[in-house]
Amino acid sequence: MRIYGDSISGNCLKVKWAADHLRLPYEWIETDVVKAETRTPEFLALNPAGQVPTVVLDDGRPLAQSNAILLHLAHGSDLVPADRYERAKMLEWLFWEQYSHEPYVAVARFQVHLGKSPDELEPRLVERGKAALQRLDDALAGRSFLVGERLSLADVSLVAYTRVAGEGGFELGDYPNVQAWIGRVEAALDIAD
Ligand SMILES: N[C@@H](CCC(=O)N[C@@H](CS)C(=O)NCC(=O)O)C(=O)O
Repeated sequence: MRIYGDSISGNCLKVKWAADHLRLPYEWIETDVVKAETRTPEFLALNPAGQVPTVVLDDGRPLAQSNAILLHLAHGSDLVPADRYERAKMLEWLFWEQYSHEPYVAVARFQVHLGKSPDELEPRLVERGKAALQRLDDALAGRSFLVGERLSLADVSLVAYTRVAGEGGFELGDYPNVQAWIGRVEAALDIAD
């Protein structure tokens, strides 16, 4: 498998972490978003959306969208609950991550990365990001992981941008359940650095 990814991107790193956790062999092809390496004709032939992560499976079929890739890689593994309800809860978190968390927490970080100071971020972005972190904190009260008391794709996906939310000006100390969960997920994935 080839993974086209930008190492600064949580969407890409979550795919790498899942592949590492599942001991799947892959070749990582660093693809710089800021240098528009996702907009070349060769890349657009793999993913017309022009986004990383994109993977090319061993049989040559491409696949995009980080959470879809996670599901493909983890099919039949212990990262996907066998129980029907828990599997659906995991998907609930994956859809929520893409619509209500990543667009605020990740985008704030990216804007700071591109040169804005956290004070210059659009207030709505910050409010929505804080609301997402608070929702996670509430959901994690008295729990070790998001679904079924064991690591699942919900944790892999959501930890990606949550663990670096501070780089976008969010104060992770305000979310103690989230902080403790980040430590658990990092340990489970062996990604603490
Ligand atoms: N929903 C997509 C989002 C992918 C995405 O936004 N990728 C960014 C990097 S994090 C990208 O490739 N941006 C380049 C572009 O849109 O031109 C996913 O989860 O994979």
